[in-house]
Amino acid sequence: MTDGVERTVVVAGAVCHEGRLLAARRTAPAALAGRWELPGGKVEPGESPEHALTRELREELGIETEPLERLPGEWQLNGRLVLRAWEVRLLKGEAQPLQDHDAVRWLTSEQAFDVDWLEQDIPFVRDVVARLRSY
Ligand code: DCM
Repeated sequence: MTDGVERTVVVAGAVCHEGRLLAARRTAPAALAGRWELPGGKVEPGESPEHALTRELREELGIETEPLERLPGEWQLNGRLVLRAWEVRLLKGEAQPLQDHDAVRWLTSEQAFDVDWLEQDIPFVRDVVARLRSY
């Protein structure tokens, strides 16, 4: 970092299972409530992004997952937050909206754009949908 600004990474998981992609509907803040996202959250100080993603998906959806590879690109959410995404494999559990979401959907590649995604997630969704059939 050259400008002295402390940046926080927000990690998002494109969880893929049996040819479907997991989408979660946000409950907050008001401006984002009702929009669909690749679930995730902020990396804590000293935590790796992969660990943060595994933790967030367990806390928010009750699933055990394994991050695979990072998807290309990133999105500057604001001066402090940058969004990065990973392709993620489901290991165990049934995704339920335990916190921060009120619905989840497993989308086939045909359904992938049926939900109102946060704009910044769309490039990651597009990328991972192209690989969905290999799960
Ligand atoms: N965010 C996003 N796309 C995601 C996950 C999060 O754009 N897939 C944004 C929404 C918030 C910020 O990151 O502005 C922090 O997310 P959260 O509120 O889930 O910690």
